[in-house]
Amino acid sequence: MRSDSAGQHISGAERIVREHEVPAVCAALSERALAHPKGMAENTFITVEALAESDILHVPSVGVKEEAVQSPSQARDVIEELLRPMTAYSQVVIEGTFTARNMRGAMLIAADTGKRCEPDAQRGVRVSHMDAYGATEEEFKGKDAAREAIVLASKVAAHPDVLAEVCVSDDPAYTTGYVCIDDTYHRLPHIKEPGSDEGARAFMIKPGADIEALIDYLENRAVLVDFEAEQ
Ligand code: PML
Ligand code: MG
Repeated sequence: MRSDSAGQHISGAERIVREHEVPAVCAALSERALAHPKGMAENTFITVEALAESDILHVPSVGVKEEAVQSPSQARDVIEELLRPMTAYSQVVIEGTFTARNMRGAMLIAADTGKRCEPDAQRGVRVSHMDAYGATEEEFKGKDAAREAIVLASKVAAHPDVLAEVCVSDDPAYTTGYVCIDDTYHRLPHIKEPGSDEGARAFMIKPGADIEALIDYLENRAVLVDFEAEQ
């Protein structure tokens, strides 16, 4: 599902479910687009695609580490420290993710140049076709945003050409973000001030990566994230 109002992205969500669950899941996703903190979506698009078991790649869940962060500036320091060994352009990634608004997808930033490498810089690359496998409700205690972000980060981290991900939610009410690097999801509370509509995702890309193949994986490859195989 994805939804927008006046051309601005409102929300998106992905599920991989059994056939008999499709009607209820579509209903839940359409309700979600109408009740989003960014405002009621004018347009909601729900696409249902048939998948065979053999189309689905299983990848392990990243491990989750809660960081003791108290403020946005402290969060930036943690991000800077984690990214520094991988790129001279950590500030480009940080500025990009803290100032973008209403992007449908993520920025791809080359680790060796700091330059954007996706074809449509306003839209970004929308990671799609993924869900959790074997996750108990207990593991998430109703925290949908975190659950979905860990699923997305695990799909992204499983690709060898992605070195790191930084995420600041564009939801004004959601102030926890993360950096995912070396298969660890560092959860960063207070990453932004409540009420701010800023926020986006950025993936730091390995030099020499085949960008077209990477975008095809991120957008189209069906992936189930296996929580029983957490790293
Ligand atoms: C989003 O709005 O989609 C990003 C949610 C980030 C979740 C971070 C967390 O709570 O672990
Ligand atoms: Mg969102």
